[in-house]
Amino acid sequence: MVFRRLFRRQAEPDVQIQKGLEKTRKGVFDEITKLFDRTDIDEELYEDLEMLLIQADVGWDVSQQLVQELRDRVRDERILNPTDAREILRLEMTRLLELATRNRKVKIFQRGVPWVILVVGVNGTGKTTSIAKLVQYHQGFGRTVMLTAGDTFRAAAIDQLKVWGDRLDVPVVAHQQNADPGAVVFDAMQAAHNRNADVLIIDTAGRLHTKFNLMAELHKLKKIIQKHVPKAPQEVLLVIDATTGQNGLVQAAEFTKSVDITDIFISKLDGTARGGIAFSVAKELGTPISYIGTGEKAGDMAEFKPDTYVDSLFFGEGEGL
Ligand SMILES: Nc1nc2c(ncn2[C@@H]2O[C@H](COP(=O)(O)OP(=O)(O)OP(=O)(O)O)[C@@H](O)[C@H]2O)c(=O)[nH]1
Ligand SMILES: [Mg+2]
Repeated sequence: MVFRRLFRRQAEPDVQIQKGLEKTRKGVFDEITKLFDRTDIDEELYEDLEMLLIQADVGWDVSQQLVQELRDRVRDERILNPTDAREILRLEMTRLLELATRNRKVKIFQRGVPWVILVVGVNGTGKTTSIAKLVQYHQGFGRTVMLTAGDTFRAAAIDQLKVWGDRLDVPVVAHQQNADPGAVVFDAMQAAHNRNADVLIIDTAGRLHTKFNLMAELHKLKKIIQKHVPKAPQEVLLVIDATTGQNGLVQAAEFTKSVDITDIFISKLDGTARGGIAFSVAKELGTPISYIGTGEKAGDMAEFKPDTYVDSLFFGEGEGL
């Protein structure tokens, strides 16, 4: 069929992305795929599709939007075959995610200038674990990495980062519990210069003593970083826990209002059937999604790729068009 040839080819499979989305695919997207195993495109198809998308945590608004786009294209392009309609859905979903990566800035690493990554997010979302993943990721490019225990709220947080530092063989700048995070960051910036580190990753607390404002703290940290490197932090990375669904999204939105987030890391995708969260993140926050977390180990991450992401929702290993 001529029409079928118009569709783009499938993306290269990515093992980590496939692993991270397995629960979502088996939980909801297999059912979505099955929905299109019928002879006609009817009203029931659209209604069931909308319900399933919401179930996968695509979010109410985005689900409505996707189904409406599908209806419009099916009508305008006179599509009769449900399998072709499914392909349109796949393309529209990819397009939506591509919007969220379009404004991703190219990362240019300069010798002698540390690339500073300030990692923020609600407590428990996976910040520290995601930092370990980023260490391994940057090491993979041959970059030297340093860590900073900017979360001084809990002693365990400092220890956790040190454990990762030992495991991955990277220095960790840390002070005692309850120390001023600003002082830790100040020292870390100095150390990064002295050691010529390519990348400096700063862990921060997801919560503070009630009287203290977390956002004010993050602003303060930024100012201290900028005393050393005016254009840093080059990356302000917000970690969003996929398992918390739409609630997590609301909390994340609070961060985006107060801090200039440059990148998003969606963690714990492996632990949920709500992989649809990426679509609400893309639509609601408008900040580029850069990475996904797919487990508790340092290697359990992937760069976010819209086409591979969507294809992994529709197809398992070895499946495809
Ligand atoms: N399955 C899975 N678990 C994860 C992932 N990322 C983090 N975790 C787990 O989530 C829990 C919380 O992770 P942390 O990295 O400690 O989260 P945090 O945001 O630093 O937490 P606080 O320091 O308390 O604010 C830990 O048990 C991690 O092992 C992931 O991608 N997949
Ligand atoms: Mg932590």
